[in-house]
Formats: sequence, C-alpha cells, structure tokens
Amino acid sequence: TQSTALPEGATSKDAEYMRMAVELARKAVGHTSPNPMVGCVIVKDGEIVGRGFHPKAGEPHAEVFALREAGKKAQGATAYVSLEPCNHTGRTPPCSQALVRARVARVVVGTVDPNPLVGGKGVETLRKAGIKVVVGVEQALCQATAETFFHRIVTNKPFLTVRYTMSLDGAASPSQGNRTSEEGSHYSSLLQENDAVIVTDTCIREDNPRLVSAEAGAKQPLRVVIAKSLELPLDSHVFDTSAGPTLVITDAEAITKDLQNVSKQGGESMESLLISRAVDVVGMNGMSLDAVLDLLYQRGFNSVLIDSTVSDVENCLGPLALSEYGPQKVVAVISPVLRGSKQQGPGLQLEDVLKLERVKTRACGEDVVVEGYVSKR
Ligand code: AOF
Ligand code: ZN
Repeated sequence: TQSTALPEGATSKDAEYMRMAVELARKAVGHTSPNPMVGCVIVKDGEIVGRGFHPKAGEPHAEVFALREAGKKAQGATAYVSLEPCNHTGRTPPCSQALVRARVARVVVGTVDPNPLVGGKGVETLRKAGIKVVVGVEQALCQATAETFFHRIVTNKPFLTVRYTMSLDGAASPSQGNRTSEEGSHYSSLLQENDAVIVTDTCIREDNPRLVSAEAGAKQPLRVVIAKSLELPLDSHVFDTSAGPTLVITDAEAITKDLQNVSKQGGESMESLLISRAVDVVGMNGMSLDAVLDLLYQRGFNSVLIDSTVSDVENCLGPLALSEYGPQKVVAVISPVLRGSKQQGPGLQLEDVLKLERVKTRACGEDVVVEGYVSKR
C-alpha cells in the first residue's frame, strides 16, 4: 500500500518499485555505517533489469550494482533510488555521472541526500543531462530507512534509541525476560539495527545480558559497558567476544588501579581476560553520555542503543530525556507485573511532558512494546 502522497509526475507503479528499492536497501541493515542503507531498481518496459543495494561503506553504491546487472538495458530505462544519487567522489565515484553515462531516461528519487556534499546536486546533474527526475516517491519510507544516517550527517552525533522495561504500575522492572534473542524477535532486530548497544555495570551485574542479535548474518553491535570501575564479574556474557565485540569505558583514573586490584584475586585476572578476549578498554574522565556518544560518532557509528535496566531507569532515563543529547527514539517494554513500590523518579513538570510521535504499539508475548520518536526540541 502507498504510504505517502505521490509527487507530480509519479504513478502508483513508481511507488511500488520504490518500495522494492527500500526492501533491497534493508538487506544491508546494520552493515553500512557511517553510510546509509540505499537500494536501487532499474526498470525497462515494465521489466526489472537491475537491482542493487549498498552493502558496506567503501564498497560500491546501490546504483552501481543495479547498473552492472542492467548492462545495455539501462539505456532509456527508469532508475529508482531510495536516496538521491551522490554527486561527489568519496570512497567511491559519483553515481549521478554513472547514471548519465548509462543513458537512463528517468530517475525516481525517494528523498534528497542531506549530506552537504550532495544536497540536491545529484538531482541537478541528472536534470542538466536531460534526464527526467522525480523526487519524493515514498519519501517518508525512504527517510525512515536512512534515518540514523540523516541524524548523523546533520547533527554530528549518532542516532540514539533508549530501551527500557517497566512494570504495569509504572516502576522499573527487570528486563531479563524481555531480552528474548530469538530470530525475528523485536529485541533481536533492535540489536541488528544498532551499531552499538550501551549498558552499565549495574546491568551487567543484575541481568548479565548477552546483547547478541540472533538474526541470520547480523553484524553484531559493539557492546559498550559503561563502568565506574573494572571490578566486573569475569564470567559476564559480554566478555564472550566470540559472540560480538566489546568495549569497556571506565574512569581514566581508576583504570590502572583496577587492573592490578582484580588480578590479586587469583585465577584469571581482569587484565589478562581483557587482553586475551580482545576487549577494548577506554579510560575517560567524567564519562558523560555526550563524551561516550562522541567517541562512538568518531568511530563512524550511525546508531546507538541504550539498554536500560532496573536502576538505570531511575538514575539516567529521566535526566536523559531532558538532556539535549536525546534520545531520538524510545522503546518501552511494559510487563504485566506489579512492583507495588512508590517510584520516586526525577519526573517532568506536567507542562513539559514529552509526547512521542509516530507511535507504534504491539504485543510481544505478555508484554506490550510502545515505541516512538521524540519530537525535536
Ligand atoms: C548513493 N548511493 O548507495 C549511497 C550513497 O564514501 P562514499 O563514496 O561511499 O560516499 C558516501 C556518501 O554517499 C554518504 O555520506 C551519502 O551521502 C552517500 N550515500 N549515495 O548515491 C548509495 N550509500
Ligand atoms: Zn553514490
């Protein structure tokens, strides 16, 4: 079904091909950062002659793969691209020129690329070469597909999602049972979509989560543990780096002391464990969320998930929602349990309450998952 109004010069058939391009784009979910997911379909006389998607930064763009498959058939054809074709030489050459050289007759673009190096210039190059261009077919869908990239390129910060669980009576609740990492589960896709997942040392101690997506072929998110000290349980699942990479961010001053302290406990020392499992450790003064997000941005990440647990919700979710650093998206899991405890959270004044947008609610076993976007403040 069609999700947005059609721009002038576009048909419902165009929208259908664009949705195919988006489907192709999504094949690379979790793999493209710092680049966006992009898909391309080339159609000649009602027949699909080329298909492509951007698999990974450094590799060719969606258009290149689709043009390769189409070969000579690209001449006079229509190309559907979920994102405006690039017009600059980055890690790869400009797609606008590749489309011109292939002599396509028409290009249907999902949405303009907010990258200042592109920003409408791709469309301009195509039009100057006499190619018919329609912009904005399935625009909302195409923007949503590249939302983390859009956020990164515009704000120089990764797109932040906060997930937490709560009881029916509005108190924090253990999230253990909700981390069902089966293939196709909501949690598994959330991990697959995000480049990194942040948890605290409290979460490691209380829940000992694996933080591994069960989706076939998923690129595992970097598991980031924010820890006040390195005194973490040595048998924590996050230290099993055969399942996914792990980074521990801890206080810069505590770092040397902790490595030695723990090693006195006998058995495998924290220091040798971190080295043998190739766990990355970063010492940071202050460890503010801003500094952590900045470090992940520098590493080329588009999307970061904060997976909150019992104590974290009280400690950081309230202040976080109010902070200028986000989150952009909230995923709340409401479990049918009553805690009966009086929650004394930081709270918002009634007039400041944040209303989520584009809200989706679904049942997930006995839980209800509510997710939505935080409107720009
Ligand atoms: C497209 N098609 O499939 C993608 C585009 O370093 P490069 O050469 O990979 O260029 C990266 C930029 O190109 C990226 O920041 C974004 O603006 C655009 N991505 N463009 O025409 C694609 N992935
Ligand atoms: Zn390109």
